[in-house]
Amino acid sequence: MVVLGAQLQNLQLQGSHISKLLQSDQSVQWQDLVTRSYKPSWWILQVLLGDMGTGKTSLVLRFVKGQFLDHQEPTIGAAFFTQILSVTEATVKFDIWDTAGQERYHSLAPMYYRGAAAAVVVYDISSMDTFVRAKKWVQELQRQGNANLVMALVANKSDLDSKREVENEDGEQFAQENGMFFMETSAKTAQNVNELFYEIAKKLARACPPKPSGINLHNERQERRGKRFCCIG
Ligand SMILES: Nc1nc2c(ncn2[C@@H]2O[C@H](COP(=O)(O)OP(=O)(O)O)[C@@H](O)[C@H]2O)c(=O)[nH]1
Ligand SMILES: [Mg+2]
Repeated sequence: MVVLGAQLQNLQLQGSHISKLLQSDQSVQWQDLVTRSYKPSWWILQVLLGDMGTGKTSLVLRFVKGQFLDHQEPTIGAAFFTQILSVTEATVKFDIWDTAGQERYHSLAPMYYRGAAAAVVVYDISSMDTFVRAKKWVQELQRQGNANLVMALVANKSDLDSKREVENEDGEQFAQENGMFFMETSAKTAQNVNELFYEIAKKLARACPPKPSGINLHNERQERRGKRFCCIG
């Protein structure tokens, strides 16, 4: 797996991260990353939901910029991020809505998840309250989300194991019972963060393999209008 920045700026920010990945994937050369045209084959609209403070913004920033802030500013309303991920032969463009999580913004949430192909519900392993809240989000998505929504349950802050209030098995069981996939992550240490997005891309890509010939990304907006997941290739 190789993570690519959507823009050169992102590539630069991720430089050290990409080179780390390259050490484990010798078949990909730096030259390829810089000069090869990575035209996305798929486009995925994704939303992150969960209580305030669970690490939603930190997870996206880790994925998009390879960075982590100990004092991340709370999100106001929602924030939007993009990233391109290379999955074996194809590339996937993620458009990500990172929602705020505070109760006062709850009424806005459907605006983001109704259009989404994938939803990531995040809780913090050191807070049982956030797990309870995550379950409520899942129930809401089941009632009001898209029928084919790919859902992931994410137990973040796995680095805080000494303060753990939610056992891994409890998260895993709830996810299984609700047809979601489950991952324990740490935005702080980067554990499983890229793997989470990779898994979502794989799941959606399986539902829609790319066609052999490509169309220009400039047509992407027209192509994807009204869709939440789109095969661009
Ligand atoms: N120890 C630890 N702290 C984290 C992790 N992810 C986020 N945080 C911290 O938790 C706080 C809230 O994170 P933030 O991303 O703003 O949460 P959000 O409200 O869900 O977007 C910040 O101080 C982050 O630095 C993690 O994986 N481990
Ligand atoms: Mg946030």
